[in-house]
Amino acid sequence: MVAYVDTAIAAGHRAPGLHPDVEAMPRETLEALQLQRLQASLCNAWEQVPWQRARLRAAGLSDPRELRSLADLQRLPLMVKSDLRDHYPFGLFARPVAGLARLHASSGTTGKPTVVGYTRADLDTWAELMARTLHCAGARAGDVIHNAYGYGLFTGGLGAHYGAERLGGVVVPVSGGSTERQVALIVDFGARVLCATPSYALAIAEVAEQQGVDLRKSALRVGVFGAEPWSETMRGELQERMGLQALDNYGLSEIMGPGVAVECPQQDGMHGWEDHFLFEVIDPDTLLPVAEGQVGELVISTLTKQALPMLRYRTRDMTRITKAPCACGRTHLRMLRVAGRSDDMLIVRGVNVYPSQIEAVLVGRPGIAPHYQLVLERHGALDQVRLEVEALPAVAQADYARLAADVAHHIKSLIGVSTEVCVLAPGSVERSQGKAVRVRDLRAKSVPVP
Ligand code: DLL
Repeated sequence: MVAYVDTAIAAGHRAPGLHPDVEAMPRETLEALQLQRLQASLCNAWEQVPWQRARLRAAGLSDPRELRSLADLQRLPLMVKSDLRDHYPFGLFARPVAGLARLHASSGTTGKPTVVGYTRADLDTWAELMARTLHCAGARAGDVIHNAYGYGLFTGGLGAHYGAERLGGVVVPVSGGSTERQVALIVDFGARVLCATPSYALAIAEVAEQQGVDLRKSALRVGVFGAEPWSETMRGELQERMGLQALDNYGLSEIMGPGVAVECPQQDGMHGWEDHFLFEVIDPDTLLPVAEGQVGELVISTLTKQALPMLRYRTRDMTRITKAPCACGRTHLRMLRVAGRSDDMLIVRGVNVYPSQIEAVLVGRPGIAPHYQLVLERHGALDQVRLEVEALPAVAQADYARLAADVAHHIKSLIGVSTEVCVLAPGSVERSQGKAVRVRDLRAKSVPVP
């Protein structure tokens, strides 16, 4: 069975999305394949990356072949983002730079960017997985696929692009920005699939409405939205305003880019592609695995990546996973919507809050538009959170104060935190062109109260 999977791909059936057998493999077969690939990935790291060998030795491993079961994974130390930064730019690569085919990087708010590299074979795997991802979400060969993920060092644009081509789609490589033009292209070219961050998809929906274009009457049917946290209520909003099925997809550059996990039309968790990645969920404090179904930090190991093997990488993303069968027939595990990175979590007077939880309260609230930002300020020793939201155009300014009180009341009762809510005029909150900036942290600039 394991051999069958590899031969199926090697036989030239290019889009694994067209190979339901890979996605519906019995779990025992999948786990046997994972072990075999993990052993190879560990050997690659051990033999090609001196830093990996040193830290694996320090953790008590004297030979990579000592890993004999998936449970042995617990013996390997965890990796974190700063490991990549500390070895900037190429220190953790398992291949000489001249042997690579592409570099990507994530900007990072502090210090040096995180640089990731791909061999030709890595790019091939990525295109296969992204084709499978798009297919799983409902895209098909021959579909016009409007790709509004940013092109460039960010993995979203090119990742979706090559996957869409591999699937046999007709790619429109628009990237982010020039939103009026994007609306015209979606309508004129008859796009059936839209790839974008959910916040940018919302910006497209808004501009279409301002132009009097009803996207529900367009050919759009599938939205493949990801790269940032978003809420179930935002899903409803996007589906309603664009007339499509909105599906969540997850990925990160350190592991590959988009194409790590995606929802099927059941919309009941994202299938993580376990033939290429090994998923664990740990307690971020004790670093021990949590029971299946419990929330914790997602940790991913790459099983097939050549240029940059990552072993037990701490994503900082909080989620939970289930291996229960999905109604779609796929056997690959499902991870729940990612509420946010543990680093984005705000602690408001002792209560943990993710911006996406606030979003869930805001979207669809009468009189309120789904655009928002959280502003953090320090007043003396206390951190204060101000929520800036927009009123819908039809709302009279005289009603802003009442709306603010209504939003504050619902946030208090649903999330348990008190926030200062400012309702602003339509258009006041900056629109996203890619990943939305949900939190403005002004704490360093705040004046201390004497
Ligand atoms: O955002 C890759 C990507 C592109 C995924 C397009 C999906 C679509 P990075 O820029 O390295 O890579 O950012 C990765 O973004 O650790 C999460 O915190 C967040 N993220 C990505 N997808 C989701 C999602 C790309 N569906 C970081 N839900 C990750 C919530 C997400 N957060």
